[in-house]
Amino acid sequence: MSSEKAFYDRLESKGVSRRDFMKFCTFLTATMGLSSTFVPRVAEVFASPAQRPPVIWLHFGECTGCSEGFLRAMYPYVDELVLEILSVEYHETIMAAAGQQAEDQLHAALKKHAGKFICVVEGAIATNYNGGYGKIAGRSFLEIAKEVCPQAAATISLGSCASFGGVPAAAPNPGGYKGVAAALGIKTLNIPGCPPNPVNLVGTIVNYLLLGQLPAVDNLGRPLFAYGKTIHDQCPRRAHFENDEFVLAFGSEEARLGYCLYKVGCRGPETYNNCPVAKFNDGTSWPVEAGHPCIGCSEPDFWDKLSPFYEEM
Ligand code: FSX
Ligand code: SF4
Ligand code: F3S
Repeated sequence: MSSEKAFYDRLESKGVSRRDFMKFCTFLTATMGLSSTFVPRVAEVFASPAQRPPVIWLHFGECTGCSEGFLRAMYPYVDELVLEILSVEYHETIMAAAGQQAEDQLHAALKKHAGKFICVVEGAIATNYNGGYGKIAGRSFLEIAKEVCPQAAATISLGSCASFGGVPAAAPNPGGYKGVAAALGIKTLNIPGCPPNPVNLVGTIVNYLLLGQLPAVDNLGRPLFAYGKTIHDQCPRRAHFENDEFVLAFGSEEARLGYCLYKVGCRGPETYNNCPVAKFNDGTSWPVEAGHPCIGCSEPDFWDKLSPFYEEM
């Protein structure tokens, strides 16, 4: 109880009221597809964590937008909340160590937590030329991933690059970039999107801590709570689609009226993600709400298969 009080005091000192925090927990519980009776238990995961699973967070071929999205864009305190319920042992973007010290930390964490840590991977892995297209500290991404991922209790591929290859794997792909599962021949839980919505990672982790297992996934390894429906089926512009009310040019009267973006290239009908309900930046907006067609950033090979963008398919 006292640690719970200390938790709320800490939140308070950051300007976050208990009410704001409960609002976030309600939103997260709904996003996870759980009934509202779970809200107090979700709050408890943060307020009095029973365990702090070790996490090794790897970066390969990517833009780091996944970490940036996670650490900056969301409820300002959620990054800290998550870092409190996890024990992040290695994360190149946020760790103080560099060079040999960082390498030592990775190996110490591996030794200490083998079989027990969660591995989060951002970025795709180069597989041609013995992995020669991407290296850290003289070792290829492929070599590092082959060493680390099989020792993890579970591997979470965060972002479209780690999930399916993403932009690094776009044609002509001379480095032979692939997603983690394809590069290593292992199963991963995939949270695609370029960038992915941080709330879907938080939901996955909280599911793991609350229910002792990773959430149910579809045949592409994506959590059903987040990727069970298409953008199109959750889109507030859907009535315009049904009524044949389309934007034909950006900046037009139809665009101003918020008509459907299908004819300027919206890939909402073929894209599975929860952007219309989870939104980005603390629930502020998402691509279609901002007047931009969905480009299908969370689908496999979206850069090649769903382009040219801005054209009807
Ligand atoms: Fe890929 Fe993530 Fe796109 Fe970027 O790290 S999913 S390029 S937003 O950042 O991997
Ligand atoms: Fe579907 Fe896109 Fe139109 Fe929304 S804007 S209704 S997702 S086609
Ligand atoms: Fe990506 Fe489409 Fe959502 S482009 S961010 S999946 S609306």
